[in-house]
Amino acid sequence: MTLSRPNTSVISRSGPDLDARWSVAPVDPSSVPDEVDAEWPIEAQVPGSVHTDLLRHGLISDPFMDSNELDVQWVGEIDWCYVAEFDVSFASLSCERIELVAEGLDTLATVSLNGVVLATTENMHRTYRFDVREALHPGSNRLEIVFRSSIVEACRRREDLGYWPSASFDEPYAHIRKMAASWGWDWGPKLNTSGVWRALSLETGCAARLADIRADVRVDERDTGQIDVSVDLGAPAPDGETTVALSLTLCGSDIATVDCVIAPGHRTATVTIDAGSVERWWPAGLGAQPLYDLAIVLRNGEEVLDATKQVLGFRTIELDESADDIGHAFQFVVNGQQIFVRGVNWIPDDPLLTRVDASRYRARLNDAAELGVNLVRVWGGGIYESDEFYAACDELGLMVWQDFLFACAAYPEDELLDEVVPEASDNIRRLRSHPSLAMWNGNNENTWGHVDWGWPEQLDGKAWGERFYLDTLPGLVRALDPGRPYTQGSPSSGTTGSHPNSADHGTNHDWVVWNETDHSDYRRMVPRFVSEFGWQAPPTRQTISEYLTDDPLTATSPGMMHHQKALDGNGKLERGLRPFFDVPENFDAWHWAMQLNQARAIRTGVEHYRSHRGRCMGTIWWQFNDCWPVTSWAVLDSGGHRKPAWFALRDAYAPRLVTLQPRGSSVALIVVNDSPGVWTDTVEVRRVRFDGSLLAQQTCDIVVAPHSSLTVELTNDVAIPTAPEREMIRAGSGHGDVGDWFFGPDRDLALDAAALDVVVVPIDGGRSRVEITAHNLVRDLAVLADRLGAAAPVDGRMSTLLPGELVTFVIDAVVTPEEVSAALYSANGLVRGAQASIPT
Ligand code: BMA
Repeated sequence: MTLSRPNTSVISRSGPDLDARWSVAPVDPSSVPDEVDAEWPIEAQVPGSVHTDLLRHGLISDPFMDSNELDVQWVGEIDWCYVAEFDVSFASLSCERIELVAEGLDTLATVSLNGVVLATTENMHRTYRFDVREALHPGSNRLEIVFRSSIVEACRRREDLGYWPSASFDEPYAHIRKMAASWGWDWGPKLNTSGVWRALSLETGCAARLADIRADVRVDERDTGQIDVSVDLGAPAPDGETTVALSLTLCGSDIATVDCVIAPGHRTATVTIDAGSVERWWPAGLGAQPLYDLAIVLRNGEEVLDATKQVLGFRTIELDESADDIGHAFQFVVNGQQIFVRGVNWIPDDPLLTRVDASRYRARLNDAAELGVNLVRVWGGGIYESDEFYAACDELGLMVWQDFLFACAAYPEDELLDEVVPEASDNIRRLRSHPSLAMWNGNNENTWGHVDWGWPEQLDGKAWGERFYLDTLPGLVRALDPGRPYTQGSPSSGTTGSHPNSADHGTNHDWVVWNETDHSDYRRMVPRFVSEFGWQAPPTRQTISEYLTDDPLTATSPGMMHHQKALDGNGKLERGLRPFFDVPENFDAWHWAMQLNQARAIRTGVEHYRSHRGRCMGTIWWQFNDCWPVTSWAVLDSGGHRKPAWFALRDAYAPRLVTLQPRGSSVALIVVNDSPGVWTDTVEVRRVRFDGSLLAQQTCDIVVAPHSSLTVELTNDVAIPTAPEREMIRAGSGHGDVGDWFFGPDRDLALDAAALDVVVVPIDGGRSRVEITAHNLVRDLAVLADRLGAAAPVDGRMSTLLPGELVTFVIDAVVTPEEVSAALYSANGLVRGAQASIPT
């Protein structure tokens, strides 16, 4: 974060600060398909990508529409040349240091200035600094960056160097340090970009600058804070008095100021700032997120040489992986408090990365915070996200679990080491100041893949990346970010000698449920920490209608199939539905059934794991967001629309949870308190008939300490049904928290067509309050905003209503009862062809 760099001209951040005129053209125009009618070069935007430039000029069609993805594959298969023309004044050329700083080149780039080759690069995740003192001219300059095709080069390397197995469509992405998901994923399109994807600037000034700053924050039991700051000037301090001035503020109020002199010829300084009594930073839901600004100014005499700012928080964080009676724990301890992680997995929000700006990050992360999430895992097949992502997490109290970028593949270790070290160093340095950063993780599923996916036979003795995860990366974290937890992989057992995906040791990915069984199977085991588990559903109808023109639109129509990337995805959706419902033939009912089943999967999985709080200390749902319109595991679709699963996750992640769970041959009430206060309440547990009549009742007075759970055995009266197909258990707290238990899958229940009264009351601001009263048992009733036509945000929480019960929704639109009833869906409607209906 730059306060002011008086000597920096940004060639391209969001606009042409240096008045650079950018253009792009194919290196070989004859490699472009004939139907592309362009006059090369075309004007280009930097940061950007060839895809976004071609889209802006109307030269390719939107790859998100229908099967257009296939038509634009040529873009990633050819080489491109970006050119910038810009003027430089004579005065700036007299500077001691003139550097071209590239924060992101995607990916195989040859950079030339005025015909002089500055460098060839091959890592989109690194920052490069090129000395351009010799190559820069006064007046007009020409910067040329040629990007070779990563697709072609990755294939060539696989051909030349040998085969390293890859679990994602067997694509050779492991050969190139570029976002793995650019080669497509089981939720994403193959859009292999080229371009200058992050800021490019020209820095002129003194050789000494604030090249590297490390601020290690400490806070003791009495909440006294200290910050050890080390500064490296990257070059010897010049003659005269060179000072580093540090000032710490909280919300604009001064906390501490320290000046430190660096003698001429020296380049480093270490200073401790006493911050006195400080306010601690807490994860969301457990306290506030006070953020302290540390301003750092480098001066020589009166002249400001460089200045920057870091945003810091006072908190401690540890990862407890100790051995215990079961195996090995995996739990985060923040400020001395053991935390149950309620997390989500994050993927790149757009395959065309430069379209994700600060406001989009903010909107997405606000949405995660609204879910009650306290941790976001940045998955290793994506990117180290932009600064704005982590800044938003700092502010929202979202802990970040950051993967290093290795996913689902064996990696050519020796060939990549020279790239991996600077890449990891750059990003550790860039991100380590963030209080939200909770952990670094070596890889996604590679440790597991090597054990279970037949890699050793295919590798034939070749190194596959283990040294990165066990040596290189933890070594860099220890050196550059000491104190920050590190784990070698997700999943990993945290110990040698145990299976990496063991339920008893460390982290676990439960993909058996999605790939082979149904969501009730989450209950077969209790992992210590589930860092991936997920179930798919199609995106909202709004998103489908925006991007698919299938006519007729069916579960298997061409567009729907193209936007389903998972291996046998629809087959798995249907296999997982059948234990509960028949698979509907009608598309609208199919769509609802699949969305409902995803919501149920979340509820079943999360409530099961949380009910075993203590043994299990965290869940990270796969996945939070989508990068394009697709049937996927996301709870939020690419349009930012919430699927029913989003609401189920919010309910399941409520800090205070009332749930009914099978225990032995019976059912137990479990209340989970992940809030910082004691929970004192009365929970009424009733066994009722679907007609509403009470069969048995148990009153449970509960006192649940913060960060704990309580199990209450139910009496046989309440727990054992006489007619399982027409009875349920309802547990309700005095605060309105509800847990339901049914004695069989929906298909075996006596669910009739929903009988509902709908009353619509117009309220201020063009909104409507909708009151729905049930006349019979209605399971999982939802108002689906995407069936209401025009964007009409609605609280889409699913409610199960007993006869006579009422639920109220507020809809951000003026609607009629008929429109609302057409948007009402329930599980009843999926059983034996029953349809939700309003009684006449
Ligand atoms: C996990 C992830 C991704 C994948 C997801 C769904 O293993 O790490 O690789 O998208 O499964 O298959």
